[in-house]
Amino acid sequence: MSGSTTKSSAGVIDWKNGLLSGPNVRHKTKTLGEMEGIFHDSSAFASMDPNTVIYRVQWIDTAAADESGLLWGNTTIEPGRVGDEFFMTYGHFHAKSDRCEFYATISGSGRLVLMSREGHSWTEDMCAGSLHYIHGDTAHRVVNVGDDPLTFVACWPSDAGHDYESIAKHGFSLRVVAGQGKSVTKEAPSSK
Ligand code: S6P
Ligand code: ZN
Repeated sequence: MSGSTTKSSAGVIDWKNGLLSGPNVRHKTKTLGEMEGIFHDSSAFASMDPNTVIYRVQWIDTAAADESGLLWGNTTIEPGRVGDEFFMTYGHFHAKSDRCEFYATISGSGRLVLMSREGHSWTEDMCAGSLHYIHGDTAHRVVNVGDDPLTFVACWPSDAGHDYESIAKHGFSLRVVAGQGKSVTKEAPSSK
């Protein structure tokens, strides 16, 4: 922030790529091996290097996991596929079911997959500038359908928590796969 006389209390964001810097920035990298059972083509999964990076996450740890706190983060999903299924985030419900979230796309091309508790799924297109409001009790996953990395930023309540178990157990009822030269969505089997 050269030329600035004010100091940012939370950190600094580079709007070109959403990346954060500052003392409270935390990181998470998700590899293919950590996503066993998530992609539907298990033989394609087994043939790939488990150390392949699928996505990277950064967030600001505000140490305010109370009802009034907020978290801010970014995610970058690499381009690629497991069989015909595009690289994507694991996906989750929030542990506190009424907690909502904003996603905003910085760059790339994707689908935001949303699913109600009753198992009804739908998608929203993600492209630079698209803003997405994720309602409470709605599972969310992002799929990179492009040839470049997909980056989005997110803001959510610090006490939301993550329920990954429901996804590990039941998956999403919709998958985004490569069709004839484009991405298509298709219904997934009822269990995973
Ligand atoms: C947190 C928010 C994102 C995701 C991130 C990775 O509520 O939705 O920061 O954590 O995109 O996805 P996942 O499904 O591995 O948490
Ligand atoms: Zn979330």
